[in-house]
Amino acid sequence: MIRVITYGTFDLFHYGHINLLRRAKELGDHLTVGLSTDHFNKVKGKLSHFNYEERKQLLESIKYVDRIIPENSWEQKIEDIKKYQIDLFVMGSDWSGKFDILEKYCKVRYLPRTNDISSSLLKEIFNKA
Ligand code: C2G
Repeated sequence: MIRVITYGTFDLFHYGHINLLRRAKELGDHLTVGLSTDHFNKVKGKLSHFNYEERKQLLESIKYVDRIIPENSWEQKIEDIKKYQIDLFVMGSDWSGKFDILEKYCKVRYLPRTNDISSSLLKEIFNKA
């Protein structure tokens, strides 16, 4: 059983997120998603349109996602990797190199980001509509 983990805000859910989650799951058998809490979004300087519960509800309907845990801090990843016996940590390529420190605990893979779609682009479209 290959256990995979990834983290994110997943606000205004879109096909870039789906591509990431699908490929992450394809690299293993079980996918845990560390979903950024509203508090942690503030820490990240991100204001999400949907709150944690709404974003969690959406992720729960995604067939690639097996478990959702709250992401409250930058520092929790090592603890999560140990707690959930994670074999592979996956993030989109916009994070390339940022989490190489985790290679001491599990494999680390950065997958190509999906071009031309982002939560902020969707916000812009919403605001213009
Ligand atoms: N992503 C992607 N393609 C896009 C948009 C996002 O592959 N067009 C990926 C990101 O690279 C990330 C995941 O989808 O791996 C979630 O993206 P965000 O919700 O923007 O997450 P982020 O704010 O980058 O938070 O500790 C890690 C952070 O919580 C990551």
